Amino acid sequence: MPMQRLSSAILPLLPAAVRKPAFYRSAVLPGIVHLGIGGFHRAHQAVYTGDVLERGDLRWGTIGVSLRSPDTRDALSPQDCLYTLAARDASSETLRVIGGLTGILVAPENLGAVVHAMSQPSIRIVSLTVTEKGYCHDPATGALNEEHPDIIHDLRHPETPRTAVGLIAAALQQRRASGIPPFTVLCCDNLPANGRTVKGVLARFAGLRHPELEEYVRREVSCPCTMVDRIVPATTPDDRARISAALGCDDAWPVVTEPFTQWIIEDDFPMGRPEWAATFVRDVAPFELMKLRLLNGAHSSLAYLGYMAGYETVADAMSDPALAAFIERLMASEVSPMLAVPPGVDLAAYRAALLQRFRNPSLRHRTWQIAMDGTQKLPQRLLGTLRERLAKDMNVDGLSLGVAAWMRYVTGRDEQGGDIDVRDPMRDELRRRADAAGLNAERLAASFLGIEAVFGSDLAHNPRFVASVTRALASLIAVGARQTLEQFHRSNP
Ligand code: CS2
Repeated sequence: MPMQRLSSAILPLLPAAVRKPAFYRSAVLPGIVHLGIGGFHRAHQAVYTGDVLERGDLRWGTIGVSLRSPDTRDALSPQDCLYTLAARDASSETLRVIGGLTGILVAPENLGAVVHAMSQPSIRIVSLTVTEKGYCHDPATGALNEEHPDIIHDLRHPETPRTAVGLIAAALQQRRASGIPPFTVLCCDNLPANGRTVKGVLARFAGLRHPELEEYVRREVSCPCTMVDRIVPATTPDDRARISAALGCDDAWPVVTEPFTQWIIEDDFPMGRPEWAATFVRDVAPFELMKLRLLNGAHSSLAYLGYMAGYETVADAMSDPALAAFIERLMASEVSPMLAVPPGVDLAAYRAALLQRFRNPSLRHRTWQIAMDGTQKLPQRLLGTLRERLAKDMNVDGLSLGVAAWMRYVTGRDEQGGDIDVRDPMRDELRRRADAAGLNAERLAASFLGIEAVFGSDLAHNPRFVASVTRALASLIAVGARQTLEQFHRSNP
């Protein structure tokens, strides 16, 4: 007999060990519109907001918006927008049903409803997790990419935007026209200075439409910076089956994550905000740099080296002593010395915790998933540290190996000659450059470093960096990732 679907009606019948929303869902009013309701949002901000609802402040329901695909709406609508969050580590899995979503809209199907929702006075925050590429910016500089086809579209057709930036601009304009103060724009993606970057992109977009709108965005719209952290691998069919069996009813799209969670936010919400149990600070920068450069920098390096060495998941890659030692050394010797230590943080303990999180055997976090969109990730994860070390004449061999592994990966062929499914907004250009250069380290490195949107105009002309990345790439091509790592350890004892 097919299992019943998760729903409000079935909540009281779920096993006692499953935590359920302890508030009257029908009394919740939407106060937040969230753009991009993928796994990360559902495992992170939605949990903090769920806690606020449980404490009795029911003004902060969330209307979820998918910018592209109807999949999440199709999975969650039949289950009253409820879903299960599974937090797993080596020895335990705790299940909690999250109930703060009041509805899900799919932008391409119903743009009018999305802009209408965003224009309601009760909506005081528009938050975003649309991934790095969702901001249509130039990753090297953070400025709006005015040649982005979707931005060109949205400037020509401001009433029917495709991008998050276009949507926010349309809603802000509507609020302004009706005399409703603007919502706070809360970026929850791993961009450098994420709030400021979004504000710059939004203001520029507004300026291309109307100077007055730009002025309004710059003057009136608050975009606090945030640091968000929780590892959330894509849900697998096994996860769904295991969680549904534990619930005794079918959840079409649960989210699986680790116990750890962190959220650091600049407290600048002119329209008010929920009492999230986050850390509110004046300056997010040191926290953000620590997280982007240590966690995400290590993650990307693990993803490219790990994938090339044949490891499917981060935990598998970490079980290789040469790779784990490389990551540890990269974080301790190359990244950490360049960081300003955030107040109250012990960097060595932070690094040790990261290694432990990467080793979490219960998360199947695929190296392939993290490898996606490298052109949008490398600048803030690896290249910032690289530039600072180059300026001080410090060794950059570990960081260069990370960058070289990305280059090797985006050639689109693995070490056995098989195809790699490279996902990246610049995939076609990467492929063209790789095909023109062939598997020749010098030509490949020179060609990739010439991509200014990623590497700026400086790195290709830094002889020390060019030599180091070319050497690493030559070795990856000649002997593969595993032997390259072993050689790395021999020359960097
Ligand atoms: C990962 C991040 O996919 C990736 O690029 O590095 O999603 C990472 O898991 C999160 O930032 C952790 O907070």
